[in-house]
Parts: sequence; C-alpha cells; structure tokens
Amino acid sequence: MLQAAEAGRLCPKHGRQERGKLSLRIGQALPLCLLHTCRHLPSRAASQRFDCYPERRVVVTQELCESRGCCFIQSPPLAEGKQGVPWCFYPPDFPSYALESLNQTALGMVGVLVRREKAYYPRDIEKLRLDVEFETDTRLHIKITDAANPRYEVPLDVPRVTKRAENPIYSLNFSWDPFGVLLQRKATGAVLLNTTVAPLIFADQFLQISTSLPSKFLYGLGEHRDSFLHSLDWNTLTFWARDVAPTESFNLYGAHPFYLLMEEGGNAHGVFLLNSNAMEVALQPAPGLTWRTIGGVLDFYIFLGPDPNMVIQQYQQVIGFPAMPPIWALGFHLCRWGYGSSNETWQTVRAMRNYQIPQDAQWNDIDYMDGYRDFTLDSQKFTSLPSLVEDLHKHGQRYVMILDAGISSTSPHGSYWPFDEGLRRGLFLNTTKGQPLIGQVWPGFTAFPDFSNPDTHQWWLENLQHFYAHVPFDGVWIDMNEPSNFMDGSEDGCPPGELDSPPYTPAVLGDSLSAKTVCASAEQKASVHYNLHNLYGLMEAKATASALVRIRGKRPFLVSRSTFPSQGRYSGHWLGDNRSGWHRPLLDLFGIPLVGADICGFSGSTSEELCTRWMQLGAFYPFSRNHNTQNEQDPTAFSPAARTAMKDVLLTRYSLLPFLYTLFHRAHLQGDTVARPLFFEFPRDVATWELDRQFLWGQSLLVTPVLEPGVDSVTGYIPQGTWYDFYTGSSLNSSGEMLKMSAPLEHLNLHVRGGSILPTQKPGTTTGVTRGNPLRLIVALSSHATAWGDLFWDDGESLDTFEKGNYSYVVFNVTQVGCGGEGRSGGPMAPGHLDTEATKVTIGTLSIFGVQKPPSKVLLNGQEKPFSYLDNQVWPHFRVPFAGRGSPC
Ligand code: MIG
Repeated sequence: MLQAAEAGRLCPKHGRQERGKLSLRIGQALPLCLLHTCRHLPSRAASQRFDCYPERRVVVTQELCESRGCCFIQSPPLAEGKQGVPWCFYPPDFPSYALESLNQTALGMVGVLVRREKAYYPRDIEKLRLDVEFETDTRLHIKITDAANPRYEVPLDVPRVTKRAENPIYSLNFSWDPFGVLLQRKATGAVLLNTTVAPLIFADQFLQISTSLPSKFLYGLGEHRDSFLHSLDWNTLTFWARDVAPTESFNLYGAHPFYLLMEEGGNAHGVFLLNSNAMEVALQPAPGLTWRTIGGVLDFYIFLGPDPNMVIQQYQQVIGFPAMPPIWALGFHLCRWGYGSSNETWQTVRAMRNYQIPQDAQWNDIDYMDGYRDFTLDSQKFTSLPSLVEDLHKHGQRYVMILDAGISSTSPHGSYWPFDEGLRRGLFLNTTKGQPLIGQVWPGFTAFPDFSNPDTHQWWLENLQHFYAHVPFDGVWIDMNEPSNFMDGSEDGCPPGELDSPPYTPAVLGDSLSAKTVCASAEQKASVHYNLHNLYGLMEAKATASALVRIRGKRPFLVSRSTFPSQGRYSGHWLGDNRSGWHRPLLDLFGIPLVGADICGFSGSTSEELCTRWMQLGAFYPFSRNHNTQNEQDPTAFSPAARTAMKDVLLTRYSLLPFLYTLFHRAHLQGDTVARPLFFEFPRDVATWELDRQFLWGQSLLVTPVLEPGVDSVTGYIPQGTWYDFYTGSSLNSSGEMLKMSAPLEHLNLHVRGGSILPTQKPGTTTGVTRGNPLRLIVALSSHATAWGDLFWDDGESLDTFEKGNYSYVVFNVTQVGCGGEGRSGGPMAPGHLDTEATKVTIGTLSIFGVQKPPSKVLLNGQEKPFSYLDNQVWPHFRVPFAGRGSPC
C-alpha cells in the first residue's frame, strides 16, 4: 500500500500543495493521485459515498465521473426508478472552500470562505461570506452567500434579533480547510451537523452542502406523498411546486425545505433552508443528507428543541404563527366538482339539512363560472346562486367558491375586466420579450397575475369586490396556483437560456422546470419566476387573505393548493387530487394547522365502506372537507347505516368544537400543532417514532382510525399511562403496548389521556348552533387524580380578538383536594369584553372519568348539589357560568 507521503508525491498538481490553479478541468484525464485516492479509499462504506453525478437522465460513465474529479465504482443496477449507491462520488480531498478568516460580531461571527480550485459547474463563486448568528439559546442562524455581489433572497419577513443568545444549548465549531460546520448539542454531545462529509459547492446555479445526521428518524421535507418517516435508503426528494396527483417520489404542489430529526434519547432538532429555488434533498443511509439548490443563498435556521413540539414552535417563530381561523372553518365542508347547477348544489344542502347532518359550508368548484373564467357566473345553470348563498346565510351556513390562478386572455364577449384591466395596469407575468406570458388552463388561453407586485393585490381585491356584490361569499378556495399550466412554459414554449435550461435541473417531474407550469424565465416584479415559482401560492394567498379582510371585515378563510413556509399566516391547505383508496392520515409539521385531504377521495370511485371509514378519519382532519369529482359521495348519497355513521362522527367532531378551537388558538399563539404525531407527546418512547396510522388532537385525544377494508377491529398503540374511552369513560392502563380494539363500521376509536380536561359542547348541525350550547367538561383523571385543561373562547370571527383582548381564556384544574377554574381574559386593551363573551357559555355538565367509588357529595362553591354516578363517572346536575374567577366545581 502506498504511504501518505508517497501519495502526496504522486499528486503534485492536486491538493493543497498547489493553490490557485485549476487542477481539474472537464475532460481532463484523471490525475494519478485521484486514481490513488479512489483505489485506496479505505473501501469507504458505500453508505458514506456522496453523489458527484446526481444528473438523473445521464447514465454516468467512468469518463464522465473522472472529468469531474470524482471516483467511480460501479454497483449492480437497480430496478427502474430506484436509486442506489452512487457510482460516482467525491474523494475526501475534492476541492472545497477554506475558511480564511473568522471574526466576532455582536450577534455571532462573520467569516470569509475561499475556493482556490474550481468545481465543475459554471460560475463558481470564489469568495463567500459566512454569517453566523446565535439568535436564541435554541436557535442558530447560518448564512452563506456571495461575498461580493448581492444574490436573490426569499422575500420573507423573518425576525431580526438584536442580542446574542446568552446560554445556547448548542456548540458550534468549524473545520477550516476544507471548510465545514460542526454543530453539537451540549447536553448530550450529539453531533447534529457535520458538513465536512462532502465538499461545499457554491456556483451561481448550483449550490450544494452535505451533512451527516445523528439518526435515521427524519420527518418533514414536504410536500411529498412519501411515508411520514422518510426512507434514507438513497431517497431524493424534489421541491418545485407542481400540479400532479400526489404520487410517491414526485415533487408536489408545495415546497417546505424543513426537516425534524429525532436524536437518540428523545431529543429533537429541526433544520430549515430558507431558499425558494428548485431544490433537491438527497437522503442516504450513512445517515446523511445533501441540500442541492439551483439559486439563491444558503440560509439555514437550526432549531434545538429539545422536544419535537418545541422544534416546531421555534420553526414558526421564524416563519410566523398561523392565523386564527374563523370558528366555522372548523365545521364540516362539502364540495364537489360536477354539481351541474346551483339548484343541484342547493339540493345537496337541503338533503344534508333534512338528515340533520352537520354542515357549516357549501362549496362550488369551477362549474359555477361562465366558461371557467374567474369572477364570472354561469348565467344559465347558476342563476340561483345568489339565492342559495342567502339561504345558507339564513341557516347560519357559509359559502366558499374556487378561484383559479390563470386569467382568461380571450373573451368571447369582447371584454373581460380582469384581463383587460390587468393588462392595462401591467400585472401579469411577462415573457423575456416583455409581453404577457400566455399559457392555457381551464378557460383556454390565460395570463398569470404577478402577485409579487403590490398593484396586483389591489386589482385582485377589486375583482373580488365586484364578484362579492353578486355573490356574498364567505371564503375562497385558491386552486391551480403552482401555477398550473396545461402547456409546458407558454404557448410559444420557453426561450433558450440558463433560466429555463439551467446547468443542473433537479429531479423534477417532467425533467424540465417549465413542465406543466410557466417558463422559469418569466419576469415578475420581485424577480424572475425561476426564483419566485415556489412562492406563487403564498403570494396569492397573501393577496386573497387581505382582500377578504377588506371585503368582509372578519377573519379570512381560504385554502390554497400551493404552499410555502409561512403559508399558515394566510391560509389553510388541502392535499390536492388524491385518489379514493386506503391511505394513512396526514400529520402537519409545516405551520399550516388548517389542513385536510379530500375526504373519501377526489378521483376514482369510493365505496360505501371506504367512505364511511374515511369520514371517520376526516372528521378528525383539522380541515374537514368531503370533495370529489365523478360520483356522488356526500353523506346523503349512502345507505341509512353509512349515513348515520357519518352523521354520528361529525356530531362527535362538533361536540369537540371548544377543544379544537382552543387548539387552534394555541397554534396561533405559539405554534402548537393541532393534529399531532404520537412521538410529539412521547418522544422518549422510541416505539412511537414510526407511528403514522394514529394521531393526537393536542396533547390528549388519541385517534385510531381504521385504514383497511373488511375489518371490525383495529390495532393501535396506546402509550404508557391511563387512557379512557371517549364515549364510555371506561379506563385502561397501558404500559406502552399495541392493543386490538373493536371497530365495527359505525365506530371510531377515540381515547382521552388521563390527566386532561376536554371542553366539549352538545353538538348542533352548525358551529353557530353548537357554540350556543352549554359546555360539558370531560375530566379524565390521571393516576394521581389530577387533570388539566383549557378553553379559549371569543366571538368566533372578529379580527385579532386575541391581540385586542376580546376573548376569555379559562384554565380548568383538578387537584386531589378539589377542582377549580381560573379565568384570564382580555388584555389591557379591552377588558370590558371579558364578561360579554364568557357569560355566553356556561358549564352544563361535568363528566369525571376515573372516579373509583361514588362520592358522598358534590359541592358547588360550598353548596351541596345533586349528581349522578355511573360507570366511574360523576355527572353533577347543575350549570355554572365560568366567567371570571368562579370555580366550576
Ligand atoms: O385541473 O377545479 O385540486 O380539487 O376539483 C383540475 C377542478 C383543477 C384541481 C383541484 C380539485 C378541483 C379541480 N382542480
């Protein structure tokens, strides 16, 4: 074997001996030293090889690989579409950057990185600036950008800190040459990031950084249809907003470059790359991860938790907390593509009412439009729409309609204000020649509004105002905003050039950035579409939310198909065109708590059994909407048995309205999740890390849906502790085990965690009716006979009630000696409103789960009161207004 010194002698042109020279050029023969390095890599574990030739459409040869200065070892080919160990990978001394200087700043450090030898993509940036900010004790910010020239950065308002963190729970070290970041958690010494595993590359249109990972338990990285826990078995995830039915390994509607990772021992951390360019994340079994983006800067936020809930909160401290939805958004929504007319839509609403099935909102798809043009109404089939909306409002129900992103550019009637005016004001995406870019969507040829232009927001508002004058809608559904285009690029394709044909194209579906969307070279006010593509849905949502506030003066409700970090501040999200089939539930880690899939499936046909089970699961989607195309699948379309099962589970959802609403308040206040994976609550129980067939609402309600056909039982995990059947209050003590539960078709398993108090209400058929009913507190005692719960309550739709102090917040607390409630409400701004809201709701009943023997008496503020005792539950027979500091017990 060659000794190191000897190897050095063989490599006079490579490595550190000779700086400032290009040692490798495309097509150049492999230097001897490289041959040596490759042959003598201590047979580097295959899992540790970092891909030097990720181009998907090229079968890499030894020659191509060596022209990049990388090592080539061919492994057996895998099945079509499967990735495996890269054949071409970086040698350890592949040229990278060196840290040349590092200086302290008020918030952290600033450094200079220098590359002395070019890598293989055009326009390598030789000198980079490194900014490190110790933003909080649990948050670190690392940014790498061009030291000399400004580059595109995502226009997101992130918080600016002014003080360096005093006691960070992490420690940061650098490798100087080659440059690398080493991040450790102080408490455990766990290495969270080590970027020396592969070279840093920073060319104008190819930026790449790799890291080792401390475990294989990695979540997030949306929007993808892959399993909840990502496979690290050579798995590349692509981020480029795309209209396509959710399919594994495809880039889908939204882009969320954020992951959460569980460390041994149950700590968690998260990493967010604030970058909106087309991107890939390559995962490998090392375990390791590579970020590969084709523009912008490397702008990382790292969140140290230490528990998963805190990681998600810390992430949202950067991207923004989600908006508080109006309470009716939490009711049941019904929609369909293919209601032939407003009368047919109305029929459905009447049938739902007739069977007294809860429904808060009726929706219409593009059917209502005249020729699929936004802001128009089909004057034949949808003449009665204004009356339908009036009727919905009379019944305390709401109306939501769809809007597509594309604006028809040809009008059969000669004039079409949205296009004519948009054109006059210059509000559409332009081609490189300065003409509106024309693509094709439902109405035929269309232009695409540029929501990065503030003037577009004004025009969008005016359009919505005009339509509102005819149809006083309550919320808006924004679709096709990737933006989707039935043509690739435009009617004229896309011009040649580095934006539409970049040196490296991430593994996007269709192999081209313009596949089923507009050209990357399209010009927008804030930048080129190449940079802004992934932000289209976010920017449209921002414009729509603010228009809704202007028009209605209430909290806006909208859902968007395309999303980006910080979307939750403006909208909810539905998961797009899923197929009817037996899927797993969804778990949101991206700060968009108002999320749900199309219940019963969008395409394909559902069966009665599937739809019943799916309604049970969907009744626990934070955003609960049944939507589809083709066959009817609303609850009234099925047999009495199925219909009743669907109605019952919706009533159960409505009964939990105060609890659900409070969870949304906590999301808005501090970034708590609503539908939560089990490991968020039990991070030290490794058995929960892979569970994605069950989920929790908040901390305390465990949902175990049936996800298979033809069964009457379901096996689910019951984490350690005391749990109670939601319906009967019967208790079970688990040591943390899988349990087979009975699950006949009409039953959804729900368990309440011991130690919690759920505020519930007698359900009505709308959230408005439900809100008026007295509360029933479900008190689920812990093994120490304690319990805790809270309630946020306000008028359900006014703007900024929390911020203005127009709300009540009550904490319920059961201790061994008695039970009590404590109210906090209002703020200094408007304390007068406290009693108005709080007195509107009273406590009607208390159900105390887990009382071993009947109590001798029940007292309310010292006075004895009648009660019942049944099955370990106490039911007092009295009502208590809980405003202020009165005790409910
Ligand atoms: O090209 O408006 O995801 O929910 O029903 C399809 C028709 C356009 C896609 C949406 C779907 C909606 C459908 N839309």
